[in-house]
Amino acid sequence: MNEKSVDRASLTMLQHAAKERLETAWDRWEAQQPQCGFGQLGVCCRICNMGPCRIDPFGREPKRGTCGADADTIVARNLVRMVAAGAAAHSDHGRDVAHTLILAAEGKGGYQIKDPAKLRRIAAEFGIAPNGHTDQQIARELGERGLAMFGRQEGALDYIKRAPEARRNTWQRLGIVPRGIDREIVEVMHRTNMGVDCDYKNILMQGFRAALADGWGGSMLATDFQDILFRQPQPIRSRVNLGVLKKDQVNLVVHGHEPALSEMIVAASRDPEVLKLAAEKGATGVNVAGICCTANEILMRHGVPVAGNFLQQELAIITGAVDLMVVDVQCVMPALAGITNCFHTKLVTTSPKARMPGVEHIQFSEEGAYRIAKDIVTRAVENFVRRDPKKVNIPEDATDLIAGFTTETVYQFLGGRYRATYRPLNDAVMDGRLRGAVGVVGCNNPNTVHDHGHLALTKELLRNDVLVVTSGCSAIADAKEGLLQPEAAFKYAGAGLREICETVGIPPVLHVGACVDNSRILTTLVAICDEGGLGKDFSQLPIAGSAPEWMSEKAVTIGFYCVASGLLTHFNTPHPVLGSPGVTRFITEEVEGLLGGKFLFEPDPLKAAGAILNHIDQKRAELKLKPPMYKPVPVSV
Ligand code: SF4
Ligand code: MSK
Repeated sequence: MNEKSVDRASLTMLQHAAKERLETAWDRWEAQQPQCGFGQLGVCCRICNMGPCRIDPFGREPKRGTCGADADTIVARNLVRMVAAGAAAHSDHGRDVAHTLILAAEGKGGYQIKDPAKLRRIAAEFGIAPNGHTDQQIARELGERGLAMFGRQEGALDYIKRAPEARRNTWQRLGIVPRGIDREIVEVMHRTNMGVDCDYKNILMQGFRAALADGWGGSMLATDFQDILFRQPQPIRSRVNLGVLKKDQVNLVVHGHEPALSEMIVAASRDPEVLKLAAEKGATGVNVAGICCTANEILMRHGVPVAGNFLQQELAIITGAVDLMVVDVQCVMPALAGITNCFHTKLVTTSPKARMPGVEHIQFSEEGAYRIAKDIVTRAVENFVRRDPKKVNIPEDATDLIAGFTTETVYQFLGGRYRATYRPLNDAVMDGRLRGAVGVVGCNNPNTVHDHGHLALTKELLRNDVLVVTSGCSAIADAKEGLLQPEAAFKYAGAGLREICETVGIPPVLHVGACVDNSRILTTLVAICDEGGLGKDFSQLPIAGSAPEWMSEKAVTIGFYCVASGLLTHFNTPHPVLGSPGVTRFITEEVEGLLGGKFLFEPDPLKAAGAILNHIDQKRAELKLKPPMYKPVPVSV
């Protein structure tokens, strides 16, 4: 059992599930073994009806599909289709947020512009003159400009001008400046259609372009517009893990990605009518908790507790204490329909894009947001009385955390109230107190020990004086381990990082939000480059990215835009590319000469940390920075 997770609460629930013969993702993954080798290597093609075709991975016949496509073409096509799917998911989320901003400007749906200062700052970046215009007028124009980024046909996405000049020049030279978000995704699908692009390097470059359209387009837009609507996060305290579910309260779990619904659920859970009904039903309150990225969204803006990360979605139901789980889009397992049937838990889908057979659907629309959210919360309250106390088994584990760091709040933390600046951070890197910084992000996957990759890699980086920023399910893993507390610096950080955390009062791992908020990492890097002293391009900085337990196509897209932005980017298990030595060599070696970044595939988190540290040291040497000030503390993870 221990090899399934390092999280005690999850292990408790897995034992309970085994006893009760309840199936989880781990069981289904085991039932899939051995998984299809052709699929793992990426050499299966079913793009046209002359196939499906598959290429022999050992160089024997068949070496080509019916049309003549070889392993390089097939692997590259499959890979960039993953990138397109991931970019589509993030960016469609961004599109909905732009739509919501327009509704807020029109006074519809109960949404407000909660951060007018950010509205005006972003509007100015888009060249929208503020003179004499109301927030509503500016929001409307900004929302429309945001939507126009999706259908743009020529030129560069508005956000591209945020990138350092050297980076923009690289993209320009390589012909991968993203034009419109939808356009780049469509072009991936066109080029990978039967009989179009068969030059694997050319195909992969379009993959980088589509990923840039996500990182520097759809995701960045989602982050900025959400901050405008729901306000920019500030560091906030909360708690995490299955122990946040409450025996005596109505437990409503929100799961998915988009905050438009969950924001309203939080508001509705505090509605006096709802609370009165809860009291009538014998509950002491309404407890909203989150899973996956929607959890991160309402955590960092409202301090709403987090029940768990991706692999804990079924485990939350198995506690028997969830009265209603409401889902929107992305990372929602179809298995939830079955597991909720074993309990009193009501499952509700809300997005027209994501329905489940046999599951109640309450269609969410931004126009009727509060009314719909209140309806859902009321159903949760009404379902409380159906909870079977004999089936309730809530683990005690719950850990304190601080979440909600942004590019802007890090400025304030480092420079103080009166002189917001990244100077202290850059100085700390330059004088060797801080060795570098790494973004550790992404999912869980039953193909590796749940949370182990995130924690082992992160702790090894911390003890080597590397500041870690985190998002998505990785952030939730870190939070459960206590790494999002300032005190974690004493336990895990090397002497240099510890000094900084102590002085500034921050945890050694900074939670920056949901998966779309990886764009905050990009804008933070822009600020670091602008501050000066550490090079003029991301590829010169002593930094890296990692997704140590990746699962989703969205993670591949994030990896692609990190590499295209000049970062060494680690994934534990390889992308499905090993069937093509050409593609593998290109994305793990040759692309560095073009983009300055490359992929590193390494399943062992400690070895991965070693490779990342070597990369950081190499960058430090190239910048002629002082050697690291301290030797790592002699404790291992
Ligand atoms: Fe086979 Fe070529 Fe059709 Fe792919 S596109 S299924 S390799 S014939
Ligand atoms: S939720 S994409 S499992 S991080 Fe963003 Fe977690 Fe990965 Fe989904």
